[in-house]
Amino acid sequence: MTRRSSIPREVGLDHTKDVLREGYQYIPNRKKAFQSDFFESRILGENTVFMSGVEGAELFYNTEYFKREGAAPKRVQKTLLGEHGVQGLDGPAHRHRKEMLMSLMSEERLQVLDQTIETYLEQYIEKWEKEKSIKLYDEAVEMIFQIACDWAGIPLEQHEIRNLAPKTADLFETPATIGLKQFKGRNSRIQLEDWAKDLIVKTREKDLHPLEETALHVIAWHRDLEGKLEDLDAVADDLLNIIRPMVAISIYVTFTAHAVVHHPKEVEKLRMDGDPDSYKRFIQEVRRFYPFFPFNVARVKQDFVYRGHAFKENDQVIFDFHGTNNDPKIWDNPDLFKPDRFKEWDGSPFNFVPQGGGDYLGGHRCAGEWITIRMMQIFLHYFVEKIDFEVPPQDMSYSLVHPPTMPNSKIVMKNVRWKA
Ligand code: HEM
Ligand code: MYR
Repeated sequence: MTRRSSIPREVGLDHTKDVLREGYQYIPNRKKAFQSDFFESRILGENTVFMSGVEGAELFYNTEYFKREGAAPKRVQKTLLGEHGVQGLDGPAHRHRKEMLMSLMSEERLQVLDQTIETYLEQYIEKWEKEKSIKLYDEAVEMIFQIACDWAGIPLEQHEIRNLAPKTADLFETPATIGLKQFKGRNSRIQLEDWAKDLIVKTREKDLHPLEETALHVIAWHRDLEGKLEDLDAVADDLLNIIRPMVAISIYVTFTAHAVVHHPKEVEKLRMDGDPDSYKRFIQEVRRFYPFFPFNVARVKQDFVYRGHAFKENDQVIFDFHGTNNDPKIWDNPDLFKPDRFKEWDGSPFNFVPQGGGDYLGGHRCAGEWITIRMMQIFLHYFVEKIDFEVPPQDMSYSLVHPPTMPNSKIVMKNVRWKA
């Protein structure tokens, strides 16, 4: 007896246009219409199963069923990810590379990073005090690029900061674009990969001497499962897999400032509360509430049946990060900004997924989640406790269409000064 699929199907020839038109809302809109966390549609000329919510996450992160090799669309590989990084690996090769990346995230190294962030923030605040107004996003990109390189053991010349910081931002600003913007993103990747390769070669040839515990040292000297020094293309992509997403935290910095401006009562609580965890809860709520990485793609590893649907080898599947973070079945009143909801959060790896879910080593969950949370917490602390600033009239709204999104004004701050 064959079971009928309980996965509804969107009728029509191809819905790529709807994905582009509805952006972050494409999956949540259909999830609501079909009253189902799973549905099938056709995009980019392929039948695709979309999944969302806890059950969707549990399935998507089951590595028995899905693989990442060749899963990401070419335009995403040629801008955001690169073609040889950890995101496209599976099985033992993935675990081996991921263990190396996670070894960079020890408590000692995170404390060094905290210090580095504070040092640069203080320098930038000194600079902002002398300026009439600043655009927070642009400042954050330039500052965090330097923080990331400093922490990773990468030496920088002044001219490289001006040249490479915006190119790094191109990598995450352009994956979902076409035409000239896509071209710019691809060019920036070519140049940054050359820069990363040069750093690795110089380290291997002992022309550069990064400290042993830094990302540049660890990545340059990493050996593959056969004991050979890793392929240069692969490690260049993984060095950029540290620098680029650290710079992408600039987007979360603007959303953190957005939340500070729009939720003064929650900010007052931070000031009054005296509970260090309240900062973390505020940041968790920023990561839940605001849209960032909309969804991700994988492919079926081998045929299987789930919910009566026959998944065939190489079929495309997409998991919905944003809709899961805003799922009313998981979150009470998801469209309210309520940091206290994290007092009751159960810590599940499948219900709160701003940077992916599941397991770090066994799966593809974001390697930089701890860095992201700590860096955001430090920026929040400075916005709330260390500086005063004004926000002149500006358009702080953000689109729910084009990923990655951020407040339109990029957050203009006027009259930034140290608190008395
Ligand atoms: C993977 C989001 C910051 C390094 C991912 C994934 C997402 C994500 C959605 C894919 C998860 C999956 O498919 O299951 C973000 C966001 C960030 C951020 C929104 C905020 C800016 C960082 C930082 C680092 C980092 C700071 C490193 C310092 C990585 C790496 C992977 C990854 C290496 C690939 C993991 C793998 O394939 O095993 N990130 N990330 N990310 N992230 Fe992040
Ligand atoms: C990072 O740099 O890894 C973290 C932030 C990247 C955000 C990029 C969001 C837009 C990408 C859309 C990709 C769709 C994937 C199939």
